[in-house]
Amino acid sequence: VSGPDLRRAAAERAVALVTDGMRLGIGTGSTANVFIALLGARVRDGLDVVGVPTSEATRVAAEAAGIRLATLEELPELDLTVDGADEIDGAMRLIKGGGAALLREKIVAFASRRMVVIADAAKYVETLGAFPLPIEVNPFGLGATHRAVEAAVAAAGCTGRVVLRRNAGSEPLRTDGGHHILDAHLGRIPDPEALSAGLWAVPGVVEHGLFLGLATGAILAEARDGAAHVTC
Ligand code: DER
Repeated sequence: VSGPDLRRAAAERAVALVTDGMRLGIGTGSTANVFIALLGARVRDGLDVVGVPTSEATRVAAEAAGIRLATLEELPELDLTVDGADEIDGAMRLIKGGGAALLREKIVAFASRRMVVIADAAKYVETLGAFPLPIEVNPFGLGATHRAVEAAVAAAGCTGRVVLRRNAGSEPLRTDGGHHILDAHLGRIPDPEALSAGLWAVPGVVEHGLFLGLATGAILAEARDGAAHVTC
């Protein structure tokens, strides 16, 4: 059972949650892309939904799949957001932002009645932090903000390097919102709420990848007896 099989199994279960007339938040990443393709097939069969994309990449993929799109201004209240995650713990706290879309993903999730995570069960962890925590920062005073983020990380009882994410051309990555991403390689985050508050206190921090109290459901797929097995 391959990774794509697991992503498909989770995405299929999420598509089954979608009913006629729903206003959807559409996530970003490889698992969300499978959800988009499967949702597009149901739209072609007559399902009537409208979606708000969480990134330019998702907007392009959803358009190609024939899914009707709107902006969050047009649809400020959404029924359901389906999105991936980089890590998920037992309290459904997430690390997201591996795909640099965390700001719009969090804004859309916050505007949704429900947020369901779709992921390979390998993303389930006891303690968050093995995946580097993405932190979206304003470009102004980047160096000062970088140092302030390192201080906030230490104040929250975490240790590890904070690294500016660069693109293939080794330029600092620019998000859809024109910001940069710092990745904090912490190993483990014993108190995510404390770290979240400490990062928000840094003026140059726009948002971070700790999604706390946002996910209302999780669909995790794992290989069992040679088949993809989904737990919700
Ligand atoms: O960047 C993101 O937040 C993505 O949703 C990420 O968390 C999951 O991406 P994947 O489905 O490609 O692993």
